[in-house]
Amino acid sequence: MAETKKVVKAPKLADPTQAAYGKSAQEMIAQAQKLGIDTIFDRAMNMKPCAIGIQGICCKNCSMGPCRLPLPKGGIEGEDTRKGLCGATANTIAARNFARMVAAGAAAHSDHGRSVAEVFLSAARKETADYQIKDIPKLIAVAGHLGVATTIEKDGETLDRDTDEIALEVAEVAMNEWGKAEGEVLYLKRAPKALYEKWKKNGVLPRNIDREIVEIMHRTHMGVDQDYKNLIKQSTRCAIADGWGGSMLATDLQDILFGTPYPLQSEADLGIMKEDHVNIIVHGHEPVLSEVIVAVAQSQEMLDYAKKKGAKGIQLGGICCTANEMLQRHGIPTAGNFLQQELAIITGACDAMVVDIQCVMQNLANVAKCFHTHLITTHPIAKMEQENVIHIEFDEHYAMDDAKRIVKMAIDNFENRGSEVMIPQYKTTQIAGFGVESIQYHLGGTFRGTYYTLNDNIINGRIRGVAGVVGCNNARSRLDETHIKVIKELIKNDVLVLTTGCDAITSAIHGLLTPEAAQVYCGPGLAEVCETVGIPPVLHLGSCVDNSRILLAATEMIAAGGMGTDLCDIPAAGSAPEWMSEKAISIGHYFVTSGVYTVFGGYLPTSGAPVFHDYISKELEGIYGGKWDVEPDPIKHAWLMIDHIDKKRKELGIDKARDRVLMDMASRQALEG
Ligand code: SF4
Ligand code: MSK
Repeated sequence: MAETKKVVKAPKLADPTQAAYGKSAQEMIAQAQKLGIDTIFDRAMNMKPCAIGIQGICCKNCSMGPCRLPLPKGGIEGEDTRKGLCGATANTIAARNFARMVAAGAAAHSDHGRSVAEVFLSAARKETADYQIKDIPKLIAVAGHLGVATTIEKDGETLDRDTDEIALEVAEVAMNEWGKAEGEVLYLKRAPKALYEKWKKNGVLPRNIDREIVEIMHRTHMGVDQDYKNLIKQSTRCAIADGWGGSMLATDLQDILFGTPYPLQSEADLGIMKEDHVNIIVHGHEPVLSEVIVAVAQSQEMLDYAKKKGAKGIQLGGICCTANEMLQRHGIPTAGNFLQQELAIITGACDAMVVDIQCVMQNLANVAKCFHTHLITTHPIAKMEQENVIHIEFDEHYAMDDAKRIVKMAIDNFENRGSEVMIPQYKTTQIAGFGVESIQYHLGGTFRGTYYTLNDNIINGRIRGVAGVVGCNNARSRLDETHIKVIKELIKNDVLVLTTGCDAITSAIHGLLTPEAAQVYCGPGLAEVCETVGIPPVLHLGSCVDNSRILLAATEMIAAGGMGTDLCDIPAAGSAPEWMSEKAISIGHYFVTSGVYTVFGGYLPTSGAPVFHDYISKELEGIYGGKWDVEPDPIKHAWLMIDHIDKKRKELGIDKARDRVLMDMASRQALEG
């Protein structure tokens, strides 16, 4: 009998122009394929997502499952009788899965915040010379929010308290926020009063950060909480603990330790890497070690050493949110976003990639193996199994020594480059590093340090509204395309965009973070404001934890007047066009339950449980003022946001102003055509 031969199909390769919107990524995907190295773009061609998983209705919370409850073709007629072995309904399963995503996302942001708090405590105790309290005004401001006294009474006089003492108490109070025995998260009182009262009435004030995460894990264990509304209530409490707790503390403590960002100029895209320089890429989220790496890489000692080894200098670049952190405080250029991490190594010119936590693909190790690149993990909770990965564990007490070792390793590795060096020649200019304080300065003016001018421009209609467009890239869609199309549609229609995370990097790569972009892409009202004030139409507000800056900027708008009393009154909307991480779900949920209408691209893992999906995309609005939505098409996505903004303008009674002041029909048609 003839032997049958098994035919092994060659893996499919991605079409570079279909896989990515930007030229540099297209060139590097093609280069990877030429070299026979697979990237996430190729892997996405060969592994399709699970059709049941994406609907959110697969439960594996006990070993009697996984139980899968696919929606019947044509939907459900009559009663939904689907249930798992234990009887869990589709709503329960989807809500449990959603809650666990919130818990994981909140844990990631909040644990990041805790690590920063620990370094802060060491600095305040003066246990390390490598970190100092840098931003005293911010320390004083934060002390106020944490109930730490900044003055003392002596002999009938009010005196300023010693800043070392304040820093120490701030550190101790902040650390306590993760696990205190009673009370509530202190920053909740920073929200507009109406929002705080709404949370209180609905019983969702987080008690401490860790407890809310733990409670989700308990409630979603087999046989505990089996009411989707109650599960979402705890998801809300946990997400608020993230946005108004862990993330906000991370942002504040980083600002005090490393400096509050102020707008600065830099560059973006893989073309920032230099063939004749030692290239070091920092990647991940926690900036504590990278801060020291920046200082070391810019030291004369290391520059001299690099020259001795034949390089013209040292080029630092960033990927993901560590990039945003280094950019907003030091102007370190951005090499790329989440989906470009493998591509940075494939240039053949990356002498070291230093990774900390979150959004780091394990395949980096396989790609690094094909080149001379040192892949260095630095965080005790984030190692890789591959043997070529070097682990240099961060310890704040020896941060300078660790950073010197890493930079020196990269310099020593410069001479080991192979012949396959290809750096795509694309880079753009960007203005980054806006924050609550600098928006106040730019849009509030020197004499009037409030958000008055921003509000005034919304009321008079030059600015139609504000959008927070944030989040990841996703290999299931064409890299960057949805981000850019959504943002261009928004700014074309006079919506000012605030951005963080990989969306900020994408915006930079596509030239949207310059004041000049306003004249090219904006409607006349927004263009006029940007030109007058000298700001880009898309404002870079930092990393993923810095979404807390967007919450606080919105709170400032309420305080400045004319925008209602609660965040849900503002003509504003949120968006994550290409989300992929669990952190995005936590962010989305704290935006929604802070009153923001939030649209996600791609899909939401809720579609398999229509009743539950309706609850979060309709009914939540009646409780918190914000709701979820999902729309993959970028133009429709943007218009859902614009329509919501217009609805809010109408509710505020400022819809007429826009029509009258700004646009006649001809200019409107020209704009929307
Ligand atoms: Fe199935 Fe219930 Fe176990 Fe989930 S908890 S896997 S639905 S039996
Ligand atoms: S890095 S969470 S891919 S934004 Fe914050 Fe980018 Fe998303 Fe990671």
